[in-house]
Amino acid sequence: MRDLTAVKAALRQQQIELPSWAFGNTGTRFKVFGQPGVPRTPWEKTEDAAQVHRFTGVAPSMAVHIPWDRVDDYAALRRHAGDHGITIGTVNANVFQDDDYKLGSVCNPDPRVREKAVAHLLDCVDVMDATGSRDLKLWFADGTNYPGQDDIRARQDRLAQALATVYARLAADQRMLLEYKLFEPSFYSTDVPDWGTSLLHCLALGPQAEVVVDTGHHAPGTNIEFIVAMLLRAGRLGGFDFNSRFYADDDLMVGAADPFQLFRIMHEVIRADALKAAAGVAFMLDQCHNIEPKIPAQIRSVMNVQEATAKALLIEPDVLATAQQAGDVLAANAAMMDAYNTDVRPLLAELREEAGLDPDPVTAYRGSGYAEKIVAERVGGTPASWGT
Ligand code: LRH
Ligand code: MN
Repeated sequence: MRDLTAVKAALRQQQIELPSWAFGNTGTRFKVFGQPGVPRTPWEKTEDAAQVHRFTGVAPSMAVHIPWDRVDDYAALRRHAGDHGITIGTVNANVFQDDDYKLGSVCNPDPRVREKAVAHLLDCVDVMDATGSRDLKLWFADGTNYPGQDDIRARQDRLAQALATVYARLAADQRMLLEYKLFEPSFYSTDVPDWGTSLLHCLALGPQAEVVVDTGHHAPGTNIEFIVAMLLRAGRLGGFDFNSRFYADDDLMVGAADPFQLFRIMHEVIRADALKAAAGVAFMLDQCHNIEPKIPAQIRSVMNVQEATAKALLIEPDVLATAQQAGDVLAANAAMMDAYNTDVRPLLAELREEAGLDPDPVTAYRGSGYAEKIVAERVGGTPASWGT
């Protein structure tokens, strides 16, 4: 049996960043459902994110999305987060919601539109300077819907040029994280569709450019843990967007659709000694709680990542390596499955109690009265959502 002291020590170091947009109203093209008590401002989103950290102890930062989280004074937002025990983390740029970006943003054939998009990306670096954020996260909806609509190679040249302009603006301690996605909203070609394309651009830019893997951004059947292992081996896994899906980019709670996949991914992270924050992988949730209450869903999601991580930490490396070396397929697989089939909830409950936290964070949150408080207080104003 693995030394549980070491397992607990590794779990205590785990940090999972929360997405501000998960606290706002979200949905699909069919409907965005409103919920009572939803935050109206980035200030209130920060307060809700702080609740998740209060009850889990491992969610000390909130990612922001610009302009969804635009404020007049980002330094004040940083202080506000600090007053609530968390920090402002990754800054996500948004060049996918303006009419000008119909044919793309940084890959658009129109240089005026590309200039506008690059200006926004540079503004986001200014935000990072004010919030003290290390990472600029770039996801581009850019692509085409019909063969011949645009020149695939020319679009890559435009992308490379835009990224180089922004890369040159980064401070020495700042990074650019390039997220790929197979399709949607483009349905023929996407300009950054896979890890290879993202990695090629990152390698061309320099050491401060790394790849973001998002669970929901792959073709069905993709071995995501293989991609994670390869990017960690190359030292270019900059971030991981946790969520889960049954079909496409469903953005469901991480571990809800495929907890075994999450376990296999965390095994590769641990295998590469990349769980600790010092390893530089920005682990974050990237989810939308279209029908479920948002704060408890974020708490549950953090717990799902902890459970998958704890199970992966229980894999006995020597037993596994010996079986692998010996070509003992069944013993090697059993070493993984024994860990996966271990109930780690008592271990995590103990870990929380040792940290002075309630062993059951969801129940503790439900009993805290916070949900009732925000429903009572947040009357009037415009609930946050993807639009604003
Ligand atoms: C794109 C994405 C990206 C975010 C957005 C909210 O699908 O995963 O990480 O900008 O969701
Ligand atoms: Mn994402």
